[in-house]
Amino acid sequence: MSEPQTVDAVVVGAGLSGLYQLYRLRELGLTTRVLETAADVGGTWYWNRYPGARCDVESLSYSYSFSPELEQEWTWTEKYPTQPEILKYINHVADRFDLRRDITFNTRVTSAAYNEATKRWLVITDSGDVVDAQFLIMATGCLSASKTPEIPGLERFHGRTYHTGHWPHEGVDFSGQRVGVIGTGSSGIQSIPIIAEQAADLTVFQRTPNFSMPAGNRPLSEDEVSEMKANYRAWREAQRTSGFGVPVPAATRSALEVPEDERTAVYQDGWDRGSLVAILASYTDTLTDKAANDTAAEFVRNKIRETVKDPELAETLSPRSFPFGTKRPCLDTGYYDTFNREHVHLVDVRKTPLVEVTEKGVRTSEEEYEFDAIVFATGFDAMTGALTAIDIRGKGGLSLKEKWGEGPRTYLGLSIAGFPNLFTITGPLSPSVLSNMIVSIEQHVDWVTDCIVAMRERGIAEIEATTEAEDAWVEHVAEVGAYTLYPTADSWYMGSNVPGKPRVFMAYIGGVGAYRQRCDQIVANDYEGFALT
Ligand code: FAD
Ligand code: N01
Repeated sequence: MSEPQTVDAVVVGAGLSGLYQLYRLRELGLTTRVLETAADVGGTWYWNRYPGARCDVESLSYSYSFSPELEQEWTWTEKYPTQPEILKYINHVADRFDLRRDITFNTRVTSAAYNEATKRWLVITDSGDVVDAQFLIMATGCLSASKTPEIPGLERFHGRTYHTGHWPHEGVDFSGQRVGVIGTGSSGIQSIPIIAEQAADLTVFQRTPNFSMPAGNRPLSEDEVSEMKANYRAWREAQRTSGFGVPVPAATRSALEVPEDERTAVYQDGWDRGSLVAILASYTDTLTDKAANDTAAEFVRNKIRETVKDPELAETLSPRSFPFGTKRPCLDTGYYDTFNREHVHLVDVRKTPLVEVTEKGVRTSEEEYEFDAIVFATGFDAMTGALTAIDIRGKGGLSLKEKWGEGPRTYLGLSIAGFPNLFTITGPLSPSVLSNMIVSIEQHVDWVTDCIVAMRERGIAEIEATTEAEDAWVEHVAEVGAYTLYPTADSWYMGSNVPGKPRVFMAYIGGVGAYRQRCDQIVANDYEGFALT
């Protein structure tokens, strides 16, 4: 082990969160070291290079708001930016603000331990680096610990395997190949139409069909870009006070109190605009009342029936086991239509379960499918996976993984009792994945930065969430969640995609605007719920 490097703060992760956190801490004059597993910046947008990867929040909203100069000089080209364009933007940010010099790449943090005597963290990496810091800021991402399915025999397959979350940098050409794709979440739904364009034969293994709607992606016009650039400040303010981090008019009526033709016209308008939020937020009760939700769900199922020519196939592709929106809905480009192609096949693994991977391909309970390549679009150990992968020890040697054995416990998704001076950016039990994430990232980073400033000004060495405040927050998040339909779904929000993971709704659905107010109020009440020493 090398001699410890001493800094004011360690930030783990160099995605959108870690980069902005570094920028803010450096502005304050704090020495900061960012540690990142990847070879470069970008996080999600560094790793997820699968064909068709793009954002489903509009580019003009999915961008940093902290620098008006940056907003003016950067010009997005498409409504929904592609992964390469977002990665280019993040690289531009890293260069423009000269961020790379404080980042150590190709370095995974393996453990971190809090020293109660010095009130500082000792952070250790797989390269043997040791860093001693007052603050440990986890910017490790909600969707960064990729998950391969627990099917026996993976190592036996003679062809190539890929995970959408670890896509080769040089790209993959599937031309002429027999390809199997496992998974029909957002990554599968975005990549399947493009893989189908190339592959000689494509078989999709579906466990749960998902709700998807056409993105209607298109180039942005010069007028649209200049209008947004002229109105950015007002738009950003509206984002911050909105429900999902994307401003939409507030719903005033129940879906059940409007005539069916009017309701269908409203859904059709959202559909035509390729706006998930427009449909989710059309009515007050879409996410809280099953009957209201069914109207939106049935609207999408009708679209699937209209698009997919074989009625039986359309039925298999139609989600019925969870309410619309309670698993992350998707935006696609030609997804359902892809199943009209002769060389594209769908296997319902609820009916014929995956049994094993063989030398030649995949065996279900019915038959063996032979492939040249298998793509795992099987998602992530979301929200907690990247954090519990690190051996984090707080006061008294308390292990974070053990503390979270029955589900994550945090105060505001920002702070954890027993783990002083540690902050989680978009941590579990904050709005995070239920929002345009960049809005939530900036809010958390700003809150943490302001907290550090306040501590320095007041000569405070340690901040820790109290157990009482944490318990109350955990209860509040569960209560608000229980008011909605979210906990009824087997989703990654609930940990259901990872065998053995406790069933807990891991995000806060109280709304980005309301959550921000709560965080600000806690500061105004002299860091209510925190012990400052
Ligand atoms: P990440 O981008 O995940 O970065 C975390 C970084 O931490 C990674 O680079 C990782 O390598 C590093 N790291 C983790 N553990 C360690 C460790 N132990 N040691 C060192 N480094 C570590 N959000 C939206 O709002 N809208 C979208 O349309 C959208 N689309 C998405 C599409 C995909 C394919 C995925 C996977 C996610 C999408 N998201 C979207 C969510 C997206 O993750 C966030 O918007 C955002 O990019 C998260 O940034 P972050 O910096 O918090 O985390
Ligand atoms: O992962 P997922 P993802 N056997 O977990 C299936 C963001 N994102 O990478 O639903 C068989 O959604 C699993 O089946 P089931 C976004 O927040 C955004 O697609 O668990 N199947 C599911 O179909 C998103 O929600 C974009 O029954 C197995 C699929 O694999 C999040 O990232 C694009 C299986 C995994 O879907 C994750 O998306 C991409 C098994 N053992 C990602 N294990 C945008 O467009 C898993 N599956 C914005």
